[in-house]
Amino acid sequence: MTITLNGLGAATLLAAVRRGEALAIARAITAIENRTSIGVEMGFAAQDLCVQCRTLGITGPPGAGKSSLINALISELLPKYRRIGVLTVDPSSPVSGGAVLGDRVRMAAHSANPNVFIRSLATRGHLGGVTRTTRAVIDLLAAGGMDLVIVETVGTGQSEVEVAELTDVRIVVCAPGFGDEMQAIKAGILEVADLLVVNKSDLPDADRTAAHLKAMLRHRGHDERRLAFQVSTLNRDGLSMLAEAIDARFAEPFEVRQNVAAKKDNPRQKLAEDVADLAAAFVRDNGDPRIDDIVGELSRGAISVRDGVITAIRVLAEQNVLPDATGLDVAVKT
Ligand SMILES: Nc1nc2c(ncn2[C@@H]2O[C@H](COP(=O)(O)OP(=O)(O)OP(=O)(O)O)[C@@H](O)[C@H]2O)c(=O)[nH]1
Ligand SMILES: [Mg+2]
Repeated sequence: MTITLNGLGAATLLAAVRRGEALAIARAITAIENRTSIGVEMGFAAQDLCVQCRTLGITGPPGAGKSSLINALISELLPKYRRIGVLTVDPSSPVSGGAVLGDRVRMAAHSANPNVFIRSLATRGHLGGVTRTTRAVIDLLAAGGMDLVIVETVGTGQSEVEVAELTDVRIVVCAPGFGDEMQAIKAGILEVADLLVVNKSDLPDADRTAAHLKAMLRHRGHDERRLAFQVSTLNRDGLSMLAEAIDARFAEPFEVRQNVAAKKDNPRQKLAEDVADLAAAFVRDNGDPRIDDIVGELSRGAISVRDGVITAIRVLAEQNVLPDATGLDVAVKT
């Protein structure tokens, strides 16, 4: 079976991604998000490439200034990391509609730069799926030649922590004068934070918030001078120091991530999910009449769900409707 996406075969698309073509990268990400067969294939192929790239997570409550901080940091980091990808992920909202516009405005300074690729991931509410999609997209951006991928996540809940865990260095950003968020940060995301940033240091409450945070760090036996930073993206205060701290963190004996998937996943669980993704994509996408028949019988209630699933698996396996991945293999090994 030939896989095509807007007339491009998977191998052709992957080759274009590897040349760093922004349009191809954007198309591949859309395919990954939609879990089409080509998207599932691209996700697998990108992982197999194991291209090295640094990853930086920026997490914090809504409006803390995460996007503004990324925009400001890009200028600091571009001399060293010559191609930077930015993903904004909002696991708590079904579709990150409003945020997309805000992020575009916030990062407008770099949107015309061919070495900066900015993309919002529409998460559509699958909680577990967000992490998997984000992981696949990070691998794809690495394959597309990004030296650094920055991932912005909003909030401080469990799924944000999971997404943050995909990155090598994690920054938690907060803004002056908030109380409840601080409690939430204490409870969850602080545990995965490498650096804590109080943004908007131009505002009057900034020192008090920073002092509070530092006291909290001391209380937990952390070195607050190494961990806590005050910046203002408005007047660019503290940004070069923060960029240096990020570099220093990358230089620490953290393994450079070769393959995020290998880092913390249970391999059997991951295989199970990958099998399910591939099978699901082909049941949805392929035009095999036997699959149509099963769908018809299921909707008439003529067969049990279990029999429908088993018959579909047999069709996939026996009749060789799974794609011949040879073309992709060739592209991967070039
Ligand atoms: N005073 C001041 N305002 C800032 C600073 N940085 C960002 N802001 C403002 O804070 C607001 C939120 O900034 P964003 O960068 O969109 O914050 P965010 O955390 O990405 O927001 P969401 O993605 O919506 O959660 C905007 O109105 C910014 O202009 C700063 O250093 N000082
Ligand atoms: Mg934002």
